Amino acid sequence: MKKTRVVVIGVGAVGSTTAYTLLLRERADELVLIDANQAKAVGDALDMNHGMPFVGQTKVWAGTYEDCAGADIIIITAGAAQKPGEPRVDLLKRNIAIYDSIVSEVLKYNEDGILLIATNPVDVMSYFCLRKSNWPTNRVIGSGTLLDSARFRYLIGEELELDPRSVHAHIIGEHGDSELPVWSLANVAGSQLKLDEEAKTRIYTNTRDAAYQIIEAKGATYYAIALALDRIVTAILHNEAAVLNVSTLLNDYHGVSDVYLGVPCVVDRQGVREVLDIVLTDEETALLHKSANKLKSLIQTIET
Ligand code: 6V0
Repeated sequence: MKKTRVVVIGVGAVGSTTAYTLLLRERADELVLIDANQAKAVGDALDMNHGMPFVGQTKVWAGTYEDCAGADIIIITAGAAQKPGEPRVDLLKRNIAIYDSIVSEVLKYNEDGILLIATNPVDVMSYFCLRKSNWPTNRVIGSGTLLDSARFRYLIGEELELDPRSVHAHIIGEHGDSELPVWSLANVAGSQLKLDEEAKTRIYTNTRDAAYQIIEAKGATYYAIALALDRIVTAILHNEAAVLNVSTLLNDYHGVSDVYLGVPCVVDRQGVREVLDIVLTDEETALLHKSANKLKSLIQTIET
């Protein structure tokens, strides 16, 4: 049997927590860590290997781009830190330059894996990877609004005193300020949520602003995104056909095209097998268009 290999490029807070999550849950046979700061990747691999007597058989090492050969999934979480006072657009341009070199390296050694993108702004970075790699859309996936939907379900669960796994609710659009809640479809066992407008506004605001709150408290967010990335990896490697709100290229989705946004997708061994066409209200459709337009203007800044 061919060994499953996952490569994590960029082992900062998000990348190393993701690798550790994959290790604890024994998701892959081989886990390769790559970072521009090679010492960090070497240190993480050593640290994780020392825990091997307590977990399974995953082989972990600090690798090079040559190790992307034969990888099933290449997760990219590499990114530049925002400089004090630096405009977001400048940070985006620096991240695009980083991705330009990373994706070029990956492409030298791998042509049939799946790229899983987490670096922000994740929808723009994913779009860039699609264009740069020229891979089919199904094999270039952004983490999208999977994390936001998890936060949303958690907060609804807290409010209704229910297990968040029993709450079906979606955040779609940009992973960021223009994301939107699909209240019209939110349900528990098919029944509408018993939430008043004040609770809905509070839950959505806390979902949207969750990252700001965590970053203010401790500088970065990484545990929940690591679990979200683990969820996507598992859906792929186990050929689950799970419905996950990942970021994918839209093609006339409620009138939105040529932009990556988080929407419910069927994820299996091929990556994004299918985009689910959910029913939206006119108001939700208008918000989706607003989110798409924001992303499109961001894409323009990197194309000019
Ligand atoms: P971090 O801790 O600064 O880690 C970034 C890592 O990237 C560092 O270890 C760098 O050395 C490495 N790196 C930089 N340039 C390169 C390069 N050219 N090649 C290889 N490695 C490189 O950041 P953190 O891990 O906190 O965040 C990483 C990215 O994830 C950021 O863009 C965050 O905004 C983003 N997040 C995305 C989320 C999502 O839902 N998609 C959630 C949380 C964070």
